[in-house]
Amino acid sequence: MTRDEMLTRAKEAVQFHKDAYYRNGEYIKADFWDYAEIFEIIDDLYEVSGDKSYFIQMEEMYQFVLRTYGEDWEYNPYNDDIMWLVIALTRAYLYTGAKKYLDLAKFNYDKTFERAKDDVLGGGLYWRVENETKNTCVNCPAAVAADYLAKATGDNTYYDKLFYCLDWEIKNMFEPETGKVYDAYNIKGRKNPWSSTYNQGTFIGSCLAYYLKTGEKIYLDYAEKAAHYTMNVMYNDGIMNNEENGNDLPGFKGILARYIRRYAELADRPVYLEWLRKNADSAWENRNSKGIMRTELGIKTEEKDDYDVFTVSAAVSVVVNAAGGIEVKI
Ligand code: 7K2
Repeated sequence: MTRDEMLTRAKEAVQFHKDAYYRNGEYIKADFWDYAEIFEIIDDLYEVSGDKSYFIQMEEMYQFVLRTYGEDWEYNPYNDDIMWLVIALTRAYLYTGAKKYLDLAKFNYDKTFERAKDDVLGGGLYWRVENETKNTCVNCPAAVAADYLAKATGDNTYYDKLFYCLDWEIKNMFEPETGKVYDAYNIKGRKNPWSSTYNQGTFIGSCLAYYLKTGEKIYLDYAEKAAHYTMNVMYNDGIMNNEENGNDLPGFKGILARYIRRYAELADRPVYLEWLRKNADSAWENRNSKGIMRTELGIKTEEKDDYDVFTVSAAVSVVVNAAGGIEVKI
């Protein structure tokens, strides 16, 4: 398949998902986090295609966010949710130059970072406002968000925040020998060593960002370890055919896909893009007549209309990111 064909397929996948789930200016039954991740797929599609017509969809997403979630997201107890939406908006600013996206993102990042951080467990950020656990799913997205904010604002103190989160993550949640990324660390001292695609992905993205900023090779080595663990240990170089249960889990591999693409391209490790393409081919072959793809990328998608919007966004991201390339380099 040529890159042009992959881009066509990527655009079709996004459109099929929109046709099935977008009604009257909103995605059906999508919550705060779902929006952030669907927004990021549009960011990805622009990044790989350079097609400015997707700016319209970014604006639609922004309008929904403002209308529905307002300017101050403090009421949302999930610090991670806020970080995910900050990433989506800051990326959209970097592509479009629409300052209102950056203003909204920066305001909420700064507040959330302050409320989530303290010295318990050696630093890092809490997942939720109860301050009980520090999780990869907030620390790595906050690191990635800080990198984008540094680029967007020119304020280098965001690189300190990137380092603050990543350093804590590496010291507490990462196995350098294997590349496995843990899920959570409870203030009572218990670690949850479970690894998942999204955490592997944002860890890779955080290390890559820090490496690209500083040139410190060890961070590239960490990213490689984590990518290797994901592809070879978690999936034996095969099709991602799991994460089907639970509220959020089915959407996770969509997050992995964007960081795998960026890592493969920016660290010149095409083997990972090939793996992503194999997964995208499988998902696409298994789409149903409406072009919807389930999250188990190796299983035929049924002809039913009630798949969850976030669940079926994962394969859309895989197909989009598998097109590869970084037409718009940020
Ligand atoms: O416990 C956290 C996290 O560490 C773990 O990886 C996943 C596993 O569950 C939660 S994160 C899920 C939240 C993400 N933000 C939006 C919330 O609605 C959602 O519960 O599933």
